Amino acid sequence: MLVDRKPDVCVMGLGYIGLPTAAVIARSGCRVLGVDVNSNIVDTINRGEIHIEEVDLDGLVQGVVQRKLLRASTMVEPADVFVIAVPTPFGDDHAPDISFVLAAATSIAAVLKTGDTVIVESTSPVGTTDRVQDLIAKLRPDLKVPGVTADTPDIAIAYCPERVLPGKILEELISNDRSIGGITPRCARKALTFYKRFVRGECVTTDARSAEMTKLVENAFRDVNIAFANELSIVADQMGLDVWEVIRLANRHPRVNILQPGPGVGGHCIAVDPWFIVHGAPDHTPLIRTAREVNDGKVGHVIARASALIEANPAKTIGLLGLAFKANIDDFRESPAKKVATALAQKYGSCIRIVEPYAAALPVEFEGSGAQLTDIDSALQDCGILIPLVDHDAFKAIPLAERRDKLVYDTRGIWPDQPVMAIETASLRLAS
Ligand code: SAJ
Repeated sequence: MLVDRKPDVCVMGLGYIGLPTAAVIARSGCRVLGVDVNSNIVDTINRGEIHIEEVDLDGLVQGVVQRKLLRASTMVEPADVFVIAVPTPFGDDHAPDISFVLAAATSIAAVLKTGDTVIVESTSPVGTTDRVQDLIAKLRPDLKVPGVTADTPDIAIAYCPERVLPGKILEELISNDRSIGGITPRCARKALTFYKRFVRGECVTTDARSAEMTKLVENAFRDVNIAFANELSIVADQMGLDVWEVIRLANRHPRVNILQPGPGVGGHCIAVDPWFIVHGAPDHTPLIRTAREVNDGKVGHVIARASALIEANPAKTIGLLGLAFKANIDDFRESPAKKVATALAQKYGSCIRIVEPYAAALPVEFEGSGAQLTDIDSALQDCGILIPLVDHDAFKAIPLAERRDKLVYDTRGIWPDQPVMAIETASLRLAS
């Protein structure tokens, strides 16, 4: 039984990335110990249950826990491979906070032995893996640490970011290519051997700093491209143009592929990671910084335009469709839809109906506002104004016949067949 045996792999942090990663490694036949500071999470997983929503994760965790391939603990134990998947938030000034990574490395250092591999997966500013190396060297002077010793090192240290899409995590953990950055080429090769056990995508080795930057660049690339779409949507509002029509037409060019505007950029990745690059090179990142500001600023534009529509039609009840940070998931973290809905609920209280098939109750932010959670059918019956904030499939499927006579401000472009709304000019004046 696993409980009596040393784990092969220890995964530090059992959140949105750590838990699926631990479960997928366990499914490959390794004995995995998942470590988390939260004892409720540990207890939940040891019962074979999960504390986050992700497609097919419940069955997978239940299976590997039952087969005693995965268990959880608040304490790290000796293992052969350590994977750090803890959060790296930022402070008020957007400075990255790597204290959780360093705390995980500190507890790992206490149990490290010759032959072990330590891999950082947490999204991290460039230089973080070097900090982990320095920390382990300081805490374990008995070990020959790569990058520090001139001899053959006793352990390996590498950085390997995940790049999985929420909602498709289990599939993408296996199928996506991985960039594996070693403190030395030997470290990268050791980490590569580990990932080959469960990754079918190509695993490409590099140095740790390049791998750290690669992860940040991927999300900054997407942020900059979404910012272009969001800026276009604001310009289009001012000019009285339909941005969706313009983008559809422009994307017919063989080398143009504009992304979709929305109420802003949410989640814990794209809205955060670009700041790590800006913080690392503040004098050389006007584009990345501005993209962040444009995407954050889109929330205010949507609130202003929605308010103009609502105030021009005071007798109508308003249906806000969606709170999640993107389509077809129940994740409301850093959600622009939730920010817009909260602001409108505070302003227009009991006139607001919120439809979110992924919520059993309204989040605390709405307490005392008077806004009510309702279902799609009731909203279609009661609301004269509809404002889609999330492109859930359930909203896209509402046929024109059921919304033809509504006033619509479609922040996600989900209803291209909706007749142009009469209020357009009033809201546009406010936007300009
Ligand atoms: N969004 C738009 N317009 C678009 C595309 C997205 O407004 O055309 C918005 C979404 O609605 C959402 C936000 O951007 O609010 C982010 O959504 P997303 O689907 O683009 O990305 P995430 O945050 O779910 O996952 C990203 C992915 N990174 C890239 O696509 C480069 C994922 O592969 C990463 O693993 C993940 O960040 C992460 O963990 O870093």
